[in-house]
Amino acid sequence: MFPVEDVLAGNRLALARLLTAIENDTPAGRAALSALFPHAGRAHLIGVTGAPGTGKSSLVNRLAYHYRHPPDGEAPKTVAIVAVDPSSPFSGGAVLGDRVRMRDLTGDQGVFIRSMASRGSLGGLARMTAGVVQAFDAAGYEIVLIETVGAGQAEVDIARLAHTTLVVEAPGLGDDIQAIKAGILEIADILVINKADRPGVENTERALRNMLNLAHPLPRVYRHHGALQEVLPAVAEAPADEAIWIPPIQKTIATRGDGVPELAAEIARHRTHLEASGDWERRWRARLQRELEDLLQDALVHRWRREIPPNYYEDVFSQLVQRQISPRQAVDALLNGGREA
Ligand SMILES: Nc1nc2c(ncn2[C@@H]2O[C@H](COP(=O)(O)OP(=O)(O)OP(=O)(O)O)[C@@H](O)[C@H]2O)c(=O)[nH]1
Ligand SMILES: [Mg+2]
Repeated sequence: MFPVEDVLAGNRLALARLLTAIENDTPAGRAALSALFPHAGRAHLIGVTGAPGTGKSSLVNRLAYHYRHPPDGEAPKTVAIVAVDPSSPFSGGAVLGDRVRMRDLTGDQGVFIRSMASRGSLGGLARMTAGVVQAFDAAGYEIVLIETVGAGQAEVDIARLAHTTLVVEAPGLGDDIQAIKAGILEIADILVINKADRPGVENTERALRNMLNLAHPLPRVYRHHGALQEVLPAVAEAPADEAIWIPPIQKTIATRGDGVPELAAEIARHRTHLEASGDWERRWRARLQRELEDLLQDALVHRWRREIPPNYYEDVFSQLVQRQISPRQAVDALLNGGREA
């Protein structure tokens, strides 16, 4: 059994070993995650996603520094950083670069940085990331920053882990907004235009605002019997005021730290909104339900595989290929496990 008590007590070496066990999906790692589960659920999980090179790592670094050295009157928060790099099978160049950018944080016992690379399927990476995040949460880290390159479904899945998702844009990546291309704009709780020192910021901002107006139309106003009336959503689906969140746009210059305190304030405002609207609870419920259903599916398929006779699947499949049976009949036969009906 893994020394879960040591992890809970804040032992960094024990935590590092646990993270490796989780990444390797060992039985001990799985058991430890179960033992840690009751202790998780308190951290604010913040996803940071966006096209390559927009400045996500620089921003994560600055945000972490901000949480460790808050303005007067605020208590510092402990921070875990999970840098997910699905493109590199090993901890490659990008991650090495991240380490250099994170040097302001090294030696700080209140910060833990973990880089993760894909060892196989992206789906596996998403699950691994969820485990690692849960371990940080249980170990008492108050803020968990999860950096992913926003380029596809796997990254979106990883971003779904988060309570608050930042989508990072930068001017000068071409006229198109990268997030729109990648389809990740819809998961944004906060839009960040980083590299605000670069030319083209106004264009990027205008494009994002247009997108936002399409996605979150304000109540339309039209003339009815000569009077101006608001067209409101149907009562049944009308959200309470605090349930409406329109993603703000925050400009930053990560290399200098400009806009970072304002960004941290927007993140805090989003958390307050989540709690007030009930979304905080809805999101973790949805997350747990997804996890439960994924695991259940895996377990059922696994159990079923063990119970059917050897070669039975292949036999049924070849009958299907020869059109002796239909796909539905094949499923019936397979679930029947080779026993006579
Ligand atoms: N001019 C300018 N450069 C920046 C800014 N933020 C980051 N950079 C630079 O942009 C480059 C990429 O920054 P990263 O933080 O590595 O970007 P990233 O999004 O993490 O990159 P990947 O993880 O490789 O996708 C680095 O050379 C940074 O120094 C900024 O606000 N202004
Ligand atoms: Mg990076």
